[in-house]
Amino acid sequence: MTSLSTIARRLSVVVCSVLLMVGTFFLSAAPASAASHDIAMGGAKGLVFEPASLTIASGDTVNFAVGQLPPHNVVFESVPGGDKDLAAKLSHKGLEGNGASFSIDFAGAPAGDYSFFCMPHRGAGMVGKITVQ
Ligand SMILES: [Cu+2]
Repeated sequence: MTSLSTIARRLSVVVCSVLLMVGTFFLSAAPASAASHDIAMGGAKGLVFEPASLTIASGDTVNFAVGQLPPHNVVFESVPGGDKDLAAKLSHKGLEGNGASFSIDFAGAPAGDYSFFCMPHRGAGMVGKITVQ
């Protein structure tokens, strides 16, 4: 016959295991502070990004949605430290039409200014800047 103390010992092992699993889950969960922001590509004023400048935190996401006068894209030309690989990684060079949207993830992005433009409409002044704090 199993004694009460054996049952208590087995129960404590189970409780500890559950606590460990729950604790691991919370440690691995993404930080709750990551925010998402919206930029329209082509707004009420025509060939512009709205807003044309935006301040975010590292780890935030920026959602770009096609607005007026497509097609549009987002090409980063100047990023902190002149990191060409980072600029290429963040860029969305594919031209997007009506109803399209995409997100750019600034996870691990160093602080500083990120300037970008829309390739077809750069000459019309369709440029923007994201500042990572
Ligand atoms: Cu454009």
